[in-house]
Amino acid sequence: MEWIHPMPKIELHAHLNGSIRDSTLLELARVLGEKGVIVLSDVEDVIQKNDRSLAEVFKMFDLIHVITTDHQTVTRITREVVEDFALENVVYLELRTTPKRNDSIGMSKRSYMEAVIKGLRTINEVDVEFCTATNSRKLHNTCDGAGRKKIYIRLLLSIDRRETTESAMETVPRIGNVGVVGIDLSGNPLVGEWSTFLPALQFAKDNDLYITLHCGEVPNPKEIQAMLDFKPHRVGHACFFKDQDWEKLKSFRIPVEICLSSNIITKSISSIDIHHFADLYKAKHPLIICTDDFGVFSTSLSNEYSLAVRSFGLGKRETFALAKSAIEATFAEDEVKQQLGLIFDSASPEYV
Ligand code: 6MZ
Repeated sequence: MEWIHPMPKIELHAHLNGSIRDSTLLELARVLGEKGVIVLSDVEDVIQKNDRSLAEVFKMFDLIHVITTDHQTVTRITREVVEDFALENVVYLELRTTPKRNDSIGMSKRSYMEAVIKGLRTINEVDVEFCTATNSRKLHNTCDGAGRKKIYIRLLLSIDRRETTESAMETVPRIGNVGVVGIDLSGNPLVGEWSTFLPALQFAKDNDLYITLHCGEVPNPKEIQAMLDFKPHRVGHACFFKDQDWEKLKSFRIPVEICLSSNIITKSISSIDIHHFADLYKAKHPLIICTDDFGVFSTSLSNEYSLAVRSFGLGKRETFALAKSAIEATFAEDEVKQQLGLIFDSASPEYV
């Protein structure tokens, strides 16, 4: 399946701190280990990630955050994550991250986001097109030089389910924030109540931001129904949906971000052959193959496509059509959607 790597791809569900290179995590951990801030073997253990329950994954994130939450590191990992996606021919990336406040190092949610944006500005391995939803300001776009990869980037700000209503509100940007197109609700699904986050999500929606929700990552029938009634623009995971949830999701045509490796490794789905990808695909419901946390789950978007091809018997042409269909589910401006269409069209002769 060597044709998957060069195929243009769109990534819509990737968490910044879940997508760190192992080598970077280890390097940073060694420094903190020497200072006695962390125990290096804990990080080495994190990197030997084979089987992890969902609860263990969230413990891992707490450890990763201790290692990465300073401005300089946030800038570095943003740059590396984008470069890694671009190098495997991801042409459009919606990168999500939780703005963090840490008074002890002078970090506010705003300064965290500035560090992310600085990361985008410092990318030089690949060409980056990054702009606001309203004014298409380009940070840099040296564009289409021979052999250079080009990637469009938009940002989603995540609300962590541990947050209060007030803190969630602080995450929602006021109009005109650079490159932010939407809001995500994520974090440990066993923590927090939907009603806590609703005011911030409604405020975001009222201000023309797109919304994507981690929905049904654990069994929680009331919350799943309430989330669907909110009519988010996309949902992620949808592992524990019942018949009435599928009916509602389908009647609202809400696209689903599918994260195969993540669902299998965390045992949210017990085996790939019963994954809901198959039903949704057969029903021609909009779905997008995504990585979730390529660092934590040792995967890549190409690997996720290969897994889908192997598990569900997709052909080359169908896989390409699936990858292209993600354009419609992006939160990008129409002009960008058109450009993405052209990128896929020019690659299509290879995939017929
Ligand atoms: C729910 C997840 C997640 O925001 O610090 N996150 N939330 N389910 C998942 N499935 C496994 N994977 C990642 O990236 C890490 C944060 O993303 C969310 C968690 O809140 C995690 O702390 P950022 O860049």
